[in-house]
Amino acid sequence: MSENYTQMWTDLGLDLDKHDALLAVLGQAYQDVFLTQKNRPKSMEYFDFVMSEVHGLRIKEIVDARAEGRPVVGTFCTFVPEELVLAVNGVFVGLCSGADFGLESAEKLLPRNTCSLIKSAFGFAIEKVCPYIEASDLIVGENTCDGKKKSFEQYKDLVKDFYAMDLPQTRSVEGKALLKSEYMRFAKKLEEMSGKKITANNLKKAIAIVNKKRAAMHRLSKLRAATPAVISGLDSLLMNQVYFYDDPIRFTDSVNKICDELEERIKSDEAYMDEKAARIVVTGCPMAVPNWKLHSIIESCGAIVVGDESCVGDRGTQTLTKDNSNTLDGLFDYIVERYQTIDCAIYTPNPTREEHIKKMFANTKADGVIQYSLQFCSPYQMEAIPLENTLENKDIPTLRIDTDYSAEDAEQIRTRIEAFIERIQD
Ligand code: BJ8
Repeated sequence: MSENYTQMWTDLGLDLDKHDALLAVLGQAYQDVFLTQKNRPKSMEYFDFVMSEVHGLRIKEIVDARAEGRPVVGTFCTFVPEELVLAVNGVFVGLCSGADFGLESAEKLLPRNTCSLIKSAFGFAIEKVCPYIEASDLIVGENTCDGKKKSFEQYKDLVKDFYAMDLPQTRSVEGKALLKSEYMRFAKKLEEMSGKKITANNLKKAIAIVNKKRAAMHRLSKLRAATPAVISGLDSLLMNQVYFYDDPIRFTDSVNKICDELEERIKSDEAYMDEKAARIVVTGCPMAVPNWKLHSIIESCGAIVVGDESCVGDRGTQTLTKDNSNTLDGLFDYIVERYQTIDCAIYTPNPTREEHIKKMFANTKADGVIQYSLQFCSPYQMEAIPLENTLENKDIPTLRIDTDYSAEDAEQIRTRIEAFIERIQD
């Protein structure tokens, strides 16, 4: 990190010793997983810089934004509309944690059979090591899976200001009405916090910013389909992860710059990887920083991840929000329409997810699909078996991996992935 941020971290109330320990592990993991890759696009330097300053410069920007009176809103789910936060000139940050930290403390409040994502969110909050949590004025938790919904009843006591958002479980008319009323209630909360009214005008501007960000990710997704591949799955995952906490305009520019470079690579036949590498679409639970485990194993086996059907991936970014209405109510309807297309497994039934995976498989010219479920995640584990049966019936080779954040099962996963690659390359 280029500057000394100790005073800022102290002011935020971080536990400096534990935070140092976390940064040391994070820095080493980044070095081992990302910086050892060969032939990366040069413009990935921006993301290397972002990661080197992930608890430094970006937090300073957020702290400065707060000092200017801009509300900082931390979230755990892609159902929380970034557009509404930007409309009140707020800062939107994703808080899902992707590492085992403070597991013991988390397990004092949660049953052991809770998914790693929830345990990690608790561990980070209890141990006071996440500056994003501490810099948030409001933390939004949502009623999605049972694990999140029930654990938030305790999580709310670990943070400054917690807000619970109710979400529908079906795409019915009633579900749509619930989503709209919850988004309107959230808008009111944001207005109270910021002292700013949400108008058709500022909401349209916010929609445009988020649409551009998503469009840049669509561009990236298309370029990942190139044969031979021009960018690693790991670097693409990293961009999908940084999506949740970088400044949205700067992030969009940086992704577009990488896409320009990838287009040049395609023109000049500069491959990232050999044409024969097995091409994999990963689908399932979201992977927050620094959860690079599965991609790193897949790519170290000589295959490449060409698509991510996940909330930290195409599921989270797949649809743009329409903005051709001049009324606030009309824009809210468009926002609801857009967010209802998220193929989260908490929806029942959830047939569009399967359609989306098949489309991604075809578009990316993939050879196989790996389903990634965190242990004890009922929604994704429940969808996994029928999904595997349907995909296999359509001649789409599929592998199911159930895991957690620990490294204990890494070798076992590697063996299964190697066997899967052999199968799909036969
Ligand atoms: S829209 S996927 S971000 S809810 S892994 S905590 S589901 S038990 S994260 Fe999600 Fe929103 Fe859906 Fe996306 Fe529960 Fe499963 Fe744990 Fe999970």
